[in-house]
Amino acid sequence: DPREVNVVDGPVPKHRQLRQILLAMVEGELVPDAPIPSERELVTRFGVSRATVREAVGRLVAEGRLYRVRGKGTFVAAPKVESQMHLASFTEDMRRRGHKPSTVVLGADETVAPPPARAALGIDVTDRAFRVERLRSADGAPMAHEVSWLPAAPLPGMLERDLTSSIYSILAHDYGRVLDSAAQTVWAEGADPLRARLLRVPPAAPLLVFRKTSYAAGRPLEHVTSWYRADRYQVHMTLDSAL
Ligand code: 16G
Repeated sequence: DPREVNVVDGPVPKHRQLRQILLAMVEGELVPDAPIPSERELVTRFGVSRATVREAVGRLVAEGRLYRVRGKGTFVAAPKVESQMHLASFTEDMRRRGHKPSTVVLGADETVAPPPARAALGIDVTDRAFRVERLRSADGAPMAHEVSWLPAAPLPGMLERDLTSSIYSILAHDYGRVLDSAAQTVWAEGADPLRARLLRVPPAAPLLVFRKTSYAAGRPLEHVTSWYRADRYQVHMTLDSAL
């Protein structure tokens, strides 16, 4: 409960502590377009300066989590489903953000993977692979089209599992494989006619494409391409200087 959390003296700057508290409110009790407490209320409640409040709120505005209306106040922004850049499953990512995930399996086959997927998974042409194609929705509306390749040998029986659920939890619970790192490339693409129909957007609508290879204990276990609707999805990342 963010109300029980307080800003304390210590090594973590107060504006950062306050940013965390506000973020917890935004992701918790506050609904989209709800006002956040006023500057004065935050100063009193957390015993911080106005400058600290401005810094914390300013950062959340810059990150697109809050928006300001002149003369009215600051409000919770939630037009897009935002993903933190970490290794999260779609199911988990949507639930954490208060959206109801659902999935339609468009195809699930055991076959030979194309060269890029084989290279990513470190398998060769004689090895079998699973191809799983799914349409992922949030709150009943299409969010992403996803094609996953997984090596068949370490995952016997994978295609008999319920692939409308989370592949990440199947890997963890049924095979003891927890994905712990990934390499990902992101680019933009206009929806081709087929994908536009699937995602229920106009042809050539902007999509964010993620291509990712994920590893469990150093071993590649999935090679996935996900086409996300850019009108519904955004990602947020925190960057450190490369020292
Ligand atoms: C996300 C991932 C995708 C992963 C899927 C697993 C991105 C851009 N995409 O959509 O690579 O395969 O989650 O979701 O991060 P699941 O565990 O719900 O099946």
